Amino acid sequence: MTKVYTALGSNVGDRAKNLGEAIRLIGESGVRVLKSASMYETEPLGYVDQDWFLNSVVEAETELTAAELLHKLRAIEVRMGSKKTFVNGPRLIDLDILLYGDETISQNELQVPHPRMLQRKFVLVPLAEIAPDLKHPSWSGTAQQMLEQTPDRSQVRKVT
Ligand code: PH2
Ligand code: MG
Ligand code: MG
Repeated sequence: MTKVYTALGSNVGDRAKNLGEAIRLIGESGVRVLKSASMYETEPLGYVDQDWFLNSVVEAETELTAAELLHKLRAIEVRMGSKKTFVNGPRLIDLDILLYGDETISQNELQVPHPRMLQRKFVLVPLAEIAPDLKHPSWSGTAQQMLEQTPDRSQVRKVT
């Protein structure tokens, strides 16, 4: 069993319903969801001229390989009707692997830890909520400390 952390984001349609549906489908994909963070309303990063996102993070365990997990998450995005418009653009649902155990993976399709997660409060705030003491070999501290050290000053507001 490997402990995994996945980020969820939505800024199209009923955002809360989309996150809830994605968590339900993740739980039906050979993954056991252990914890889910609150939902946070977050200012868009990267491409600013779009609606605010709802973001959350789930902690789970799985026997799937990282590549299998990636494909399951992609299948959920497609099944829910999410269309990738352009890089950093609006999304009905975006599911990203943040961490896969202690592993470091750098392949074209899959980079773990997620390469931008330490620069994103919309990831670090929900992650530190459910796993403040979490560590990864490539980090200088815990999830809580990485949040305290992030240069990101964008707005992240808890909604549930
Ligand atoms: N996802 C992006 C780009 N920008 N901004 C926020 N606030 N939340 C996101 O989930 C997000 C983003 C690309 O995946
Ligand atoms: Mg993303
Ligand atoms: Mg993605």
